[in-house]
Amino acid sequence: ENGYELWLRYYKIDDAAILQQYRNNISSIQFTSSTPTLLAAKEELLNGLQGLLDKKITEQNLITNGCILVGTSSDPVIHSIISSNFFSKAGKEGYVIQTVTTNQKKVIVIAGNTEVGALYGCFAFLRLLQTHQNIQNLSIVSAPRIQLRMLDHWDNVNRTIERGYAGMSIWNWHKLPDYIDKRYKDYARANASIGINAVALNNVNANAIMLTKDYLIKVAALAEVFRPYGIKVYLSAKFSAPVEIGGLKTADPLDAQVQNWWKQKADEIYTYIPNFGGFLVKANSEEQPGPQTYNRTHADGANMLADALAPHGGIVIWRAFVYSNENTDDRFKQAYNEFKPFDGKFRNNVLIQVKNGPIDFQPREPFHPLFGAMPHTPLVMEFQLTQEYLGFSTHLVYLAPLFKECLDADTYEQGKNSTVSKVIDGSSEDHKLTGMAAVANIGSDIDWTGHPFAQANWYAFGRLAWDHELSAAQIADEWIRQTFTNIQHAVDTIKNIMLASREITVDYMTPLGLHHIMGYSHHYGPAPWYNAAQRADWNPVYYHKADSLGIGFDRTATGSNALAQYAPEARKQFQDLHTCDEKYLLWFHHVEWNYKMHSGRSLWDELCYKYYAGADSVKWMQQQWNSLKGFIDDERFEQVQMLLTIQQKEAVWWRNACVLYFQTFSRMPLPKGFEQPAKNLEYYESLQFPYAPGISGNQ
Ligand code: BDP
Repeated sequence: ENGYELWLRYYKIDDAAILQQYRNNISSIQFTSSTPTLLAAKEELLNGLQGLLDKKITEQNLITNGCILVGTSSDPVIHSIISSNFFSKAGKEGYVIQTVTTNQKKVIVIAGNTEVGALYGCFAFLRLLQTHQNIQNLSIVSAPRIQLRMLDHWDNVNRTIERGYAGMSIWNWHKLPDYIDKRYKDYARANASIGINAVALNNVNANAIMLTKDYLIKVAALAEVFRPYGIKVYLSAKFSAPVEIGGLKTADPLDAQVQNWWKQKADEIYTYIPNFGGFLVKANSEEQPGPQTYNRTHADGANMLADALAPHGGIVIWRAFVYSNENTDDRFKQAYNEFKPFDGKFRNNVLIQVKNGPIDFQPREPFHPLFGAMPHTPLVMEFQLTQEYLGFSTHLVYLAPLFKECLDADTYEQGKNSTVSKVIDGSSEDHKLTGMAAVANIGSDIDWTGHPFAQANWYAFGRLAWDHELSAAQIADEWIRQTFTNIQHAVDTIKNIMLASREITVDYMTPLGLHHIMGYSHHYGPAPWYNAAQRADWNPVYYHKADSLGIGFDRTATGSNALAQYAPEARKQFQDLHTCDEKYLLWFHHVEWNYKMHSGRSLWDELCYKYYAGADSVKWMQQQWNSLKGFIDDERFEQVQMLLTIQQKEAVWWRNACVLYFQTFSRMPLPKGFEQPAKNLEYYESLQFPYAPGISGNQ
């Protein structure tokens, strides 16, 4: 077991009673047609069933007992045995799985209004078997709550990956388009199995070369592999491409030649890739060119691209991750300040993609104040699967609780219960286009993600993009059963580790609302003392603001007043030092070292308590994991064991470095009974992380 199969493992069911039930209920399959998508579904279903049931499944044209009938609602037989009510609930991409008796034959129907819906249904059915559900009387209808369920790869043309920790890019540009790596199809299968239907192939710090004919042909070859699986390809577009590859003197979006260049480029792209999705754009952020380079606005830039794509049904996903060099205002506030004024000014094929939090994918962030602040513009959620700030692919951190915390947060846009998820799924603002994206954590490593548990984050993202009402625990449960085992005790143990892991990481890295105190640039390991970056807001000291009085960033009215960007009721959750959830305390308040926390401890003691509890809890994770020996395969057991050893050492490194550093401000002793760090602060400051992968250009 090397992890290559991800959660699509179809080994013989090891529970005799369940196996018997499945064998009794399933004997053959029948597909209503053989289009590419239904052929892909058939291949998956046959492989899956034959593996899981360890029995030959035949293909038939007759409806017999134990037949699985797969197709779309337009098929007359399916139409006649499944109520149209179910199909209206399934919508465009959803599926219906029903046990029906027709002509005295008991059959299972898996169907959608579209073929992709039927494909999703087959994956969902296999999931039922992999997780040992009772299938004797099925009545399931499921439809995605969000339309665009997207992975953003930050992959470079030279196959390095910005912030990638699982090897090189899986896109082999050199061998494409003629050589189609088996991985491309397995990647598509994995995505389709959880409903992901869009991928942006290249880094948002884009290379214009991707838009040249040579590369478009390669992109087209990937798009072909993905098409049967319902996945559309998008490209990150470099705003200055008209200059770089088009020979123009400007990329000014109001220049007629530039507009024309993009129109022609869009036309050309669609000749190669008829189902091309559109462009993802990072503009005027971190040195990237954009409309502001020509004194134009984000709306001018996005709308120009949108006009070029519109005739083909393409869309523009314009990122709101902007903060400028010149602007010295709290970085927290900059995206809101730049985008809010343009609410309602974008074409209807433009979506604005907003990171979950206002700074940058921290272990914990409050929700981004743009959610709920742009009612006339569809906003796409951007999460990050690759663990840039969460220990790369060495730390076990299950991210579903982080995603849920953001999705469940209340923006109070239209009164109580105006959650971020309702903004994203379009229900509160009535948007037609909706989307959720995540920065991929996928690379050429044999297990795809570099850490066996990082696969769970890819999985959880897809499941939540399909249905954000699922809980982190439900998703973990499914994933563990598919990926490791169905033995209840082992499932529970693994689930406990996963569900606790994010909070444990917050505790040993950035407790109580600390943020961005990682190593400069590579973001690995602690460096709260760092203060030498060329921009103030790249320095940890900018974020924690520790001094002799206290610690934390005052974002109330006495400070940067970033809180004013939230709706009044949402603001209330954070603005009073005494009632602010302590998880977010230092995000919004500069708090005295002696301040009495809810626990009764001083802030200083509480900070120490959290750091020590975090590091100790990694030991607990190790003990829990060690108890699983023999319950899962040795290969993955040992891998995770080694990775947890690294995580444990590094949690102690984080704890010691941060506690010693902050102590130089608090000048208070460690609480009684706490083990003194093994080395002094100078030692931790001198530690250089030997090699940090992941930033383009440093390879
Ligand atoms: C930050 C990364 C940087 C990305 C940037 C982005 O450090 O490498 O280019 O986000 O999202 O998290 O554009």
